[in-house]
Amino acid sequence: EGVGPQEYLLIKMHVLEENFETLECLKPLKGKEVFLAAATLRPETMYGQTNCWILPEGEYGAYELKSKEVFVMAERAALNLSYQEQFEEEGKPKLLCTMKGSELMGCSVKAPNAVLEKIYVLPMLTISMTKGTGVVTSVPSDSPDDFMALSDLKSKEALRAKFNVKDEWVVPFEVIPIINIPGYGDASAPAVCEELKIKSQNDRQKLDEAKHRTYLKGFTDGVMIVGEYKGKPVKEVKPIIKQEMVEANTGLIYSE
Ligand code: A2H
Repeated sequence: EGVGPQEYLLIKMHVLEENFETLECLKPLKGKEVFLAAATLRPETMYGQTNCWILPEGEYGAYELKSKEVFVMAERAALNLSYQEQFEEEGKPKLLCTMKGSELMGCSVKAPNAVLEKIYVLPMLTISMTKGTGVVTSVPSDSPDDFMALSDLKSKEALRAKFNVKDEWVVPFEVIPIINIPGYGDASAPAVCEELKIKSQNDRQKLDEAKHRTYLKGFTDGVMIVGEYKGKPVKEVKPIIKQEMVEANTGLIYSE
């Protein structure tokens, strides 16, 4: 992270119809097109999404864009988007309702480009509400933070119980290999987490080191092993996939 603006792709994770009956906080939004808007720096990894992360203690809002689509995200991100021509009024994003992250647990979504048809919202305790949207998509094959947060939920029944996480939202979901990095194999995040003996999502120092190792190498040496660009280098296809998602309206560029 440097000075100057950071450009993310906001991934539109489509909230499935069933949630408008089952989740109290989404009832006011029934009939609308609702998305959890997740900020990512790795659009080429979206094939490997296994879940969506939300901060249980976080405050989120549902905002109606000028396109009439509704994005669930932190207020700060909505305000930023209002200065990026996404809302009717600059500086005044249209808020429909608010919710706590904990109310969204188990929400099912269809995520763009994902190999899996349906994935669920799960708790991540290290999300910052002052970066991106406060919504993070999870790609445990290539993100050490995502891998450890998913491993924590899989191995700790008490953690699942604390956040009302049902086994079926977690247990069936395994790492999906999507990128080969010479030296790290087909799933770099689990390999590096093991190499550094990382114990949990709270092992900040080691996770920063793991992120550093995988992030740079994924870009410079990574080769896609799934999808339309199978066999091609990450550095070549990353901008193409990003552009394609913008054109397909499954993602949108966001700066802060
Ligand atoms: B990345 P930077 Cl596969 N709190 O997307 C915590 N983490 C957040 C966040 C928030 N509010 N908003 C975004 N992020 C995550 C994919 C990915 C990411 C992979 C590998 C590495 C990676 C799937 N998760 O990021 O602080 C998002 O996770 C490593 C840098 O702006 C986003 O990209 O540098 C990244 O952190 C943005 O982090």
